[in-house]
Parts: sequence; C-alpha cells; structure tokens
Amino acid sequence: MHSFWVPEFLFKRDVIPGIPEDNPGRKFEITTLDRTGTFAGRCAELCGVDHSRMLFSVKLVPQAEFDQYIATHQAGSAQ
Ligand SMILES: [Cu+2]
Repeated sequence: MHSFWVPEFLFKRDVIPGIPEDNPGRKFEITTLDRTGTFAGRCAELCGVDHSRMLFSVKLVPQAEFDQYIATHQAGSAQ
C-alpha cells in the first residue's frame, strides 16, 4: 500500500491493491490548482524498505499541451 501525496495540492491518494478500476477512489485528480508548474510529491505511507526513495514530481500543463503529449505518445506506441 502506498499513499501518493503532493503537499501543494493539499491532496493525498491512498493506493490499495484490489480496488476496482472504476472506483472513484482510484483517481488522482486535481481541479483546484489554476497554475502550471512542476510539483514535488512523495509516498506518505511507510510502505517498505524503499519508502524513502518514493519521490516523484507532477507536471501541470495547459490542456492543449497535455493533449499534444498524449497524441505524440499514442502515435509512438502504434509503431
Ligand atoms: Cu512509501
């Protein structure tokens, strides 16, 4: 079990094995931040020996940039 936490989002999402894919509790969705940027995150649940290495960043971009990123990667996976 993990808990993905981005302090600037004021949001934390527990990640628990076995939760169905359509369960809203599986979403990591932020709708309250209105600026772009890169935000540091970490696991907030003492999950194991490598817990201290569970650092990540989340990049918030404009919708058009996100759509372009997805389109580029979908095109790349079709090759
Ligand atoms: Cu952890």
